[in-house]
This record gives sequence, C-alpha cells and structure tokens, in this order.
Amino acid sequence: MKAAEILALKETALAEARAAGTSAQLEQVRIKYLGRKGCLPKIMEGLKEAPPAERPAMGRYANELKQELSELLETRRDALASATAATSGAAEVFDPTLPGRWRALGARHPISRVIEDAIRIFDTLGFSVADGPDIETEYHNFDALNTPEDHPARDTQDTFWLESGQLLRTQTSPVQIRVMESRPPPVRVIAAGRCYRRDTTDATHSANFHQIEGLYVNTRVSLADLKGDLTWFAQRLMGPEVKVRFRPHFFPFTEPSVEYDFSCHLCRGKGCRMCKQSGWIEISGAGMVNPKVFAKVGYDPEAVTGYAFGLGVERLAMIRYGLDDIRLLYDNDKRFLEQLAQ
Ligand code: 2NL
Repeated sequence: MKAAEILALKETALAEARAAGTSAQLEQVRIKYLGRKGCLPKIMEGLKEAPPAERPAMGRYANELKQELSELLETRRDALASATAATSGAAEVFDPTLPGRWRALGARHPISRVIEDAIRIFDTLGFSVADGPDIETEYHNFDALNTPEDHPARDTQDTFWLESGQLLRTQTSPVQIRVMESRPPPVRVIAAGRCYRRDTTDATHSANFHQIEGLYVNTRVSLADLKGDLTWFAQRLMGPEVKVRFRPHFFPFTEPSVEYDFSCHLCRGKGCRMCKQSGWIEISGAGMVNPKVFAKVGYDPEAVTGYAFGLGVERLAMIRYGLDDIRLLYDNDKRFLEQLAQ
C-alpha cells in the first residue's frame, strides 16, 4: 500500500465516522479500521515489506489515521449519546405535582342555549320539535299563512327572493304549515331556527335571526291555553316572579291576535334602563290560528281550534343576558362569549 493510499483511506474512515447516525454504526467504523482484524493492523504489517523510502510517510499517515479517527469516534459517541438521551426523555423527570396542560373548552352559544332551554320547557307541556328547510316556497311562507298578495312582507325590499321563485324563509311558520299538511290533528310542535329578512343591521336588527314558534291544534283550544302556556314558559325561562301581559294586535294568520310582554326581570316591573322605564319588555306576537290557515292545510276549521306564538331568540337572549346590541351575538368575540359561558 502506498503512502497516498493510506492518506485516502484516512479520509474515507473519517467520512464514515461522521456519517454514522447511531452508536452501533460508530462501533462498526471502529472495528473496520482500528479493530484487531481491521485496516490499521494490516497497514502496520505491510510497513515491514514496504520500500525503505516510502516507510516514513506511510508510518506517519498510519499514525494520523489512528489518532484522528480515535478522536473523532470519541466526540461522535458523546454527541450521539446526549442526543439519544434528549429524545428518549431519559434525562427528564416526571413531576406529577405540576398543573395539567390547560385546554380551553368551548361553550354553548347564547342563541343555542335559549333555543335548547325553550325546547326543554315546552317539552314539559308535551310539545315535540319540528324542522324544515331554510329555502321555502312562496306558498308555505306566505300564501298558506293567509298573507295578502300585496302584503309588504312579500316585497323584494323585505324578503330575500331566489331566481327560482323560492325565498329564504322570513319566519318559522312554514315548518308548522308542513307539519299540518303531513299529519292530522292534534298537533303540538315547536319549530326553531334561522330566519331571513332584508333588514339593515343595527343594534336591534339582523338580516339573519332566529325564531322559535309554537303551534297547538286540538278540539276546544282557547286563548286561555295560550296565556297559561306562555306564562309557564316565561316563568321557567326568566324566573317565577315574571308576569306576562297581552295586548290586542293584528296578524293575517291569527284571529284574534296579540302581542305579549314579559314584566322586566331586572327591576321587577319598577322601571329601569332595560325596560325603558316601562316595567315591561316586548317579546313577540301570538294568537288563535286563523280558520283560513286550517282550510289551506286541509284541517276542518269547524272541528279544530289552535293557538300559535312566535319568540325572537335574539330578543330573549338580549334580555336574559342584559345585552344592548344584537351584534354582540354574531361578532364571535371570545371575550364576550367567555363572559356568558356557564
Ligand atoms: C310575530 C310573531 C307569530 C305565529 C307567529 C303561526 C303559525 C301558524 C299559524 C298561525 Cl302555522 N300562526 N305563527 C302566530 C302569531 C305570531 O310570530 O310577530 N310574527 C310576525
């Protein structure tokens, strides 16, 4: 073996030692070059037969190989050992007294909470839950509810019309129309969900809002049932002291029709910021189902009577949680939602 070859072999050995990724691979490199049957003993053996002129250079390179490779193997061994300790966690101490890693859980949105609470309360009165499409026909949203052809609610200024002639439901009543179309009386259902109106958003209006409606149809249902059931609901939702008052009103789909208010739960009716000093908070409308609506869905208007009521979910959430701006419910501001989370 020539001196230049020993030099080249040294470079190869050092490169292999640098490339070794584990302690076992490092040991293979050591055995291959420095082991008893490795390269270095062979070079030393060959030195005896080498031409005298070559010998000093060969000896020097052979020593360099031994020296440099040994040093490199040692530093690589240390480096690999500490890297393994760090990844395997052997150097870590498990401390069971440290606090756990906090992960914030979400909470029900106030709108969902009002809807779920309302459904639970009406469940105690025997109401079941009905569902229907957000995209409705003009018939189910307006005609079946005895809404006049020229009623302003049908206007493109108030309703989102689709090119197909369908519309985004402006109330949850079409859900109840579909329930009555699909089964005979008696009917006792709650419909809750998203409704759409072309309102400009401000502190009390949103083009996208939520409504809960109730419908009870049977023989001999009266306005007294409506008053009793809505009062039960009001007291379950807001507290046992809450009173409900009814004022005459007009809707095409109910006759007679009422608007109803809850007594202010903040000031107990004395007058405050929340109720604008009146002691009462306007909630929504209700009434006895217009016999013309029964005729549309195929019920016998002579045989059945029924009551229906609406509830504005945002409105209930605002009075329940003392909000003065409806937009707080849609901003998705965590600081606001965390304040309301139970
Ligand atoms: C409101 C309050 C109301 C109804 C909704 C209804 C549903 C059927 C038949 C008759 Cl299927 N009425 N729902 C009744 C009165 C009020 O919502 O202010 N709406 C404009």
